[in-house]
Amino acid sequence: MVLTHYTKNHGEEAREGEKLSHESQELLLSLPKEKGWRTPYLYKYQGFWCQPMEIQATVSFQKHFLACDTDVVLATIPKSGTTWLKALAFAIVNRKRFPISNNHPLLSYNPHDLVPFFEYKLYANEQLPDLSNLPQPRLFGTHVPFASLANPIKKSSSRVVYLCRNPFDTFVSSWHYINKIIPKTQAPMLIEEAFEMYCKGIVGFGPFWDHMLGYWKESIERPHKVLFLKYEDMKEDVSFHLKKLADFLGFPFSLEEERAGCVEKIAKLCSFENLKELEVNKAGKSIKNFENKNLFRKAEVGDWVNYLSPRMAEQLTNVMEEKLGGSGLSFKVIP
Ligand code: PAP
Repeated sequence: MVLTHYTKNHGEEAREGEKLSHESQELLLSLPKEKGWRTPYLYKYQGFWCQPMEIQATVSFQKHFLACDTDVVLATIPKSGTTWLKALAFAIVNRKRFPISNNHPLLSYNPHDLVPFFEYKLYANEQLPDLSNLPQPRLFGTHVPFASLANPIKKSSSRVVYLCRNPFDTFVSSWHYINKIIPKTQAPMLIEEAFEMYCKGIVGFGPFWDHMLGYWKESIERPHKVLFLKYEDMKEDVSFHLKKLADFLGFPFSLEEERAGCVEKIAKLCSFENLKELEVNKAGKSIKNFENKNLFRKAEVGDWVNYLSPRMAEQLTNVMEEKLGGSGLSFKVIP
């Protein structure tokens, strides 16, 4: 099996200020900043909060990426089910090349290695990748908001899939993740502190409401361009949404495939329970050299009730009402 070079090229994460080009450092000086969750600061670039290395990579992605009409971009705000969406899309579009079997790539590679992020992998650390020889359709991942995607993506016939998760569970998932990856020498981040920042929109690639609304509006105006999926709906009926995703990507399941149980086989392969137990996801490292095991925690709808007080729940409900009310976007927050 031939996988592309980026699967082996796990970039070391640079500390803030390190490995930043002179141009990026100049840019940072001009941007508003706030205390970060994990890094000293988050900077507001093109309306969203971001770490320095991510800004540098995003600028490069915006400048250099050339789209193909067959490209597929999988977009999320962190902790919304990115890993799951990448696994599903990879399995769907590659099912002729990689039928479901004991040596399927998803059994030995983390989904983030098979569907690389623009900002964490391809354009990280001033790399300029040659993506012209990747098999089509090329699959990419991103946390960048719709408005800040490289223009060729917006102008071409390439497709974008956005997976959205309710902010309650997304927040709790983000808070757990941060405390798993911050250096042992650093004090854990208190949930109250993280929560206040989240409600003010200060979170990686946030404010979450702008991130969601950007893709939501585009999916309404150009439904052939952007498919908007919800994590909670997918948990409720994965087969239905898997077929919807396959249709949107231009890889619909034939009747024979459906009869042969192909949809269910892909759903099972990509399930939390299956991926979590794989050796590569227990011991490997993918994005920025972070441990894969931290990408698999509980995968439940409504786990937030175990962490947020009634006061916090009310506060977040109010923020959502204020920022998302009237948009038509709503969430299931309890299973
Ligand atoms: P990322 O943004 O860093 O890539 P992402 O995959 O979006 O992370 O989010 C991780 C969440 O998705 C975790 O949620 P939790 O903290 O509430 O448990 C993780 O458990 C969940 N997750 C990972 N893989 C799957 C999967 N195959 N199906 C459903 N949920 C999953």
